[in-house]
Amino acid sequence: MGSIEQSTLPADFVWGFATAAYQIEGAVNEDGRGPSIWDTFCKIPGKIAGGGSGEIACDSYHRTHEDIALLKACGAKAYRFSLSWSRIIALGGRNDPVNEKGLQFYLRFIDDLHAAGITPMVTLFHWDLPDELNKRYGGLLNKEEFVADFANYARLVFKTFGSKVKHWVTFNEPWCSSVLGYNTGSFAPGHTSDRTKSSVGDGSTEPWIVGHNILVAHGAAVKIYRDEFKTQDGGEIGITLNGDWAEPWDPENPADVEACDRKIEFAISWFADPIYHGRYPESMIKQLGDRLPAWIPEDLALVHGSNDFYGMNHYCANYIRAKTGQPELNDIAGNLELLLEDKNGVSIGPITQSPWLRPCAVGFRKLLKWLSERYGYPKIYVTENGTSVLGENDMPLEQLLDDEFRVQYFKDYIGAMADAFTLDGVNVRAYMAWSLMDNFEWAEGYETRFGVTYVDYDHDQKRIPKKSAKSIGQIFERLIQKV
Ligand code: PNW
Repeated sequence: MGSIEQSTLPADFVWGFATAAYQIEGAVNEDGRGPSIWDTFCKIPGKIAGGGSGEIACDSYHRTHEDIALLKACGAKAYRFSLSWSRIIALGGRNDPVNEKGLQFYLRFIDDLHAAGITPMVTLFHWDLPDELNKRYGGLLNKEEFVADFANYARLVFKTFGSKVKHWVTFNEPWCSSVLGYNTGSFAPGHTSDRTKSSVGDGSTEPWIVGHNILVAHGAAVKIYRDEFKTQDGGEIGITLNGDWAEPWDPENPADVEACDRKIEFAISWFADPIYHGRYPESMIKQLGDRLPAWIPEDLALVHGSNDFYGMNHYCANYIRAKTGQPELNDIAGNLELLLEDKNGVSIGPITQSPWLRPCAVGFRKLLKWLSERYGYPKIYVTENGTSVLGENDMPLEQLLDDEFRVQYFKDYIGAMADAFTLDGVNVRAYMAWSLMDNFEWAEGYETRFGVTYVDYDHDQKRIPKKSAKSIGQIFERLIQKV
């Protein structure tokens, strides 16, 4: 085993912070922006903790200069943010009007980032589908329409920003759009088989259709980028997948050990196997049968080989216990339980404010290695990593700002990443911490904070850096090789 003391990161390693449009921008009705499915979802009572929405959020639409100042103060080299599709094309579709004001907003922002010496990394889709497309034809469920509209939006974006942006992420975490949006219903558009939660949805089929359609749309956008822009713009493009590490609940039980791989396959390989190997994982085919859409050759040709880099979002680890018996129809995990404690009642990591998140840094190193082995040591960009802090929202300000728990998280996780680079040959080249500032944490509203900067929602969205804001630069300063 290595340690943070002896491991390093390459001299050209890029680090910075990440955010997403709906979580920070606010200004949802301004300058011609149309509603997204999240604007609509937030209006349904009971869907968001505290009843919040992204209506104002961090007000970043009006505070881009403050955000850039924060990035500079942290010493960040890069900033990953997402574009609001419905700010650029209010209704979203390929025959709908383009909103020049939306394009101008992002153009100015990208120019300002460059002027501050910060490299933009731009996500095209971080869950905020134009609401009209959902109403018009069922949004992500409709392959023909969705792929054509996404391709049109992607081409417009590449054309407008391509000379200034060299790092593109097509989709953020398609697992979340598919499973949380169409199985549990906890995310927009809230489809689920559970009729106490929604009158629409079939959690046994829709997630697999949506995941498939996102892959095809990703592949279509990559083809457009490579055919029409890459030669002159010289940039790169990939998809960002989320997935946490898996440890067996009972390491003595081969079924639990086997279930760990299956868990990662259902979370990550669902998307990564088609991209790197041109097929769905065997474990998923076996469990889902023809509920997993079949690949037609034209679609697969778009998807197979479509990553210039692997975008990795990673937060924590789980213990995995195999279920016995037949999988339930609505099972999305691979017929297993995700647990926070092992057989002996030992927790995988400390408790945070997010029920699903318990830090376990060594799992990061292990997953980096697992992915590298399975996908042929691709170039990896960590596009999100970070933590909430238990009770942070209720702390007195002084205590909240002294977020030693988050500082330790970053030390441990970035150290584990350096170990993976130095000792395991993992080709990791960039890291974006989640998040630059507290923001709208989806169904968890504003009660859960992930920022290295405190945002005071009661006082004009005032930003105050926490202890962790400075710490990340110091950690990288120690680890990145000097030339
Ligand atoms: C990611 N889960 O979401 C997103 O990309 C961010 O927008 C988000 O704010 C961040 O992580 C922190 O949550 C996730 O339930 C949300 O397993 C939920 C899960 C995973 C990722």
